[in-house]
Amino acid sequence: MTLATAVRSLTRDDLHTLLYWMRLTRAFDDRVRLLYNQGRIPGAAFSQRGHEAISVGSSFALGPDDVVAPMHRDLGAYLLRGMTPRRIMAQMMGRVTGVSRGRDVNTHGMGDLSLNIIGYVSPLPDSMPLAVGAALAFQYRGEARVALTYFGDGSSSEGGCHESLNLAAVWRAPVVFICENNQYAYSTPLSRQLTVENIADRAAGYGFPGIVVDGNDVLAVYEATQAAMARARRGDGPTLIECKTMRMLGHAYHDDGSYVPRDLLDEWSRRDPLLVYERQLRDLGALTDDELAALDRRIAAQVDDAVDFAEASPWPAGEDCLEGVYAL
Ligand SMILES: Cc1ncc(C[n+]2csc(CCOP(=O)(O)OP(=O)(O)O)c2C)c(N)n1
Ligand SMILES: [Mg+2]
Repeated sequence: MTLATAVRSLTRDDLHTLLYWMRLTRAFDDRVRLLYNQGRIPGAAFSQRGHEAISVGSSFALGPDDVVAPMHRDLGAYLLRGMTPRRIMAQMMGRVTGVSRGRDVNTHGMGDLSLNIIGYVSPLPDSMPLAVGAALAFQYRGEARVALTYFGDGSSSEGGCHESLNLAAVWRAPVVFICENNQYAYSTPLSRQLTVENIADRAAGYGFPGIVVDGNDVLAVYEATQAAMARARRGDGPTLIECKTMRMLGHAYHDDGSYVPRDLLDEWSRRDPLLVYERQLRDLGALTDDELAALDRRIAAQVDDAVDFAEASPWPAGEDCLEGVYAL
């Protein structure tokens, strides 16, 4: 992809919309980290830093009726698809106004079918078979809808990943698989679990295209996803897009990630997805200092508002905790 190709299909408004979602994702995540360190987040919180271009660039390619099955580093997809900062912050803080009404305190299970967001499934990579199932339902009903889902490099070694890729291929399911290759699965580096260079190469074994993109380039991610969505909608079946990136902080905020070599992080920090995109926009003459400052002010106010809303919301009542629980 060249910058020019993606830019041709996007208006200036589109470019700024992408910028907004990426910077909101970063600001929201930075605030969650701060709140976690202050003891104001009762559960775990997964770092999103380094993943913003993937979750935002890919979900920006979705049509209104398409579904997304995010994983734990896809805050950008949740936000972009309409889950409000208030609701997500209340979820992180375990309040009744959160997505699970205080039954869980992080992204586990976080979804809303009215927004076409399938809840994140904790055992990895079980959002994949769900997305394939949704895609098969669309195909069966003759609906021109597509399912988009995500999995990590570590998750790519699990059986459910291979079963999902194979079944999607055999049934030509309208599904797009995004692999977020961030070099680590908790403390396990890639070299400990892969002998191939690209996870995308595995798609050939199932008989469909596998593409490698720079996961820190939001326009590259968007363009690849858009092409894969169009292919799925035409009835030509799945695509695997491997987005190469780096998990810039620990696995979650309880983990200092000190096992990750410092020079690797330094190298990737020069390719931070927000910096890359800001540079691209400035090179295009599509961003001024004033615009960026105004955008960041608006985002900071939104994040402040989300925290105020969450902290003003009540904790769930103990007697409600079994409501909607069907098996114990
Ligand atoms: C089946 C299963 N085993 C273990 C876990 C605990 N776990 C949560 S995230 C994670 C690391 C996953 O690594 P990867 O797929 O590379 O995604 P990343 O966290 O790096 O984005 C692990 C081991 C889990 N959720 N499910
Ligand atoms: Mg990983």
